[in-house]
Amino acid sequence: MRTTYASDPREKSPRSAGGRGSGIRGVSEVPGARIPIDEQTRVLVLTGAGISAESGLATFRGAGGLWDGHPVEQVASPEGFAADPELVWRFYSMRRREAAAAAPNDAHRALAALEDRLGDRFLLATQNVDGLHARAGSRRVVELHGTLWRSRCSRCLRPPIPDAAFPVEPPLPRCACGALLRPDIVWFGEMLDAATTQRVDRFMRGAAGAPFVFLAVGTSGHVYPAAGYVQVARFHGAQTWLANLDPAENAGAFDHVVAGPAGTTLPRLLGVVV
Ligand code: BV8
Ligand code: ZN
Repeated sequence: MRTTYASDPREKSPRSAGGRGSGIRGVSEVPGARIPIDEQTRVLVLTGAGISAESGLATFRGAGGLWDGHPVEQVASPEGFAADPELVWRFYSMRRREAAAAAPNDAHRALAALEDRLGDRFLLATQNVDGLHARAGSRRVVELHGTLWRSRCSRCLRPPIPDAAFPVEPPLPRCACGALLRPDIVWFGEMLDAATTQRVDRFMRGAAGAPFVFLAVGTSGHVYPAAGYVQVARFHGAQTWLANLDPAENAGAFDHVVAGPAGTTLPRLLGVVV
C-alpha cells in the first residue's frame, strides 16, 4: 500500500469526499481535507496515546515501549503485578502524576465540539487511561482499557473506588479483604470489560445503513481488540479515516490517511473551532 502524507501539497487526492469509488486507498488527503458529516452521519472515534502527546504525555511506542527499562507489556500485566506490585504501583503513580499535571489539547477539544454537534450520533472509544477526554468535555466516552483514576481489589469483586493517590512504596494500598488494590486498568492478557465492548459493537450495528464514519486518532494499531475495530467498522459500511503522526501498522485498512499532529489536523478535518 502506498501512503503519502498531507505535508506534500502537490499530492492531489483522486477521490471525491463522498464515495469510495476510486479504488485507490491510503492516498493521504491534501491540506483542507474535511470528513463529510451530514445530519444523518454516525461517527465512531477511536483514540490512542498519540492524542495526548501534545498534552505532554508519553506515548507507548514513543518511549520505545519501555518504562524504567521494563517492557510496558510486562509492567502493565497481572503477571508483572504479582511479581513486583511496588514496581507497578510506581509506574501508575508516575502516570497519575503526569496525567494530573497535563491539560487537554485542541485535538481533545475538537472531539468534544463534534460530540456537541452530533449528540447520540457520536461515540468516542479511547484506549487512553488519562481521563483527558472527559476533562475536555467529552461525555459519550468508552474507556476500553480502564482509567488511572479508580482502583479495585486484586482478589475480590468489590466495586472499584475513585483513587488519585500516588503510592510508590510499602505499605501499598489494600482492600477491606486484605488483598492489594490495583489500578482499575485492563492489563495485557486481560479481557476488556464486556459492557464497554458491547457499547461499541451496539453503536456500530446501529450505524450500519446510515452514513457512518470511523475515525482513528493517534494510535499505532498494534494492540487488540482495539486495532481490529477498523475492520469491523468497514464491515458495517463505514468510511474509515486515520489521523496520525506516523504510519500505523493497520494504515492499509483505512480509506483515508491524514498525517500530522492531531491538535492541528483534527479541528480542520472535523470543521470545528476549538
Ligand atoms: C485481550 C492499559 C483476551 C494499560 C493497555 C491478537 C493478535 C495479537 C495479540 C493479541 C491479539 N489478541 C490479544 C492479544 C494480546 C494483546 C495485544 O494486542 N498485544 C499486542 C502487544 C500485540 N491484547 C490484550 O492482551 C488485550 N486483552 O485481548 O484479552 C485475550 C487475552 C489473552 C490472549 C488472547 C486474548 C488487552 C489489551 C489492553 C492492554 N492495556 N493499556 C496502560 O495504559 O498502562 S494497551 C496500551 O497500549 C494502550 O491503552 C494502547 O492500547 C496501547 C498503545 O497503543 P497506542 O495508544 O496506539 O499508542 P502507541 O504509542 O503505540 O502509538 C501512538 C501513535 O500516535 C503512534 O502511531 C504515533 O505516530 C501517533 N502520534 C504520536 N504523536 C501524535 C500522534 N498522532 C497524532 N498526533 C500526535 N501529536
Ligand atoms: Zn478485596
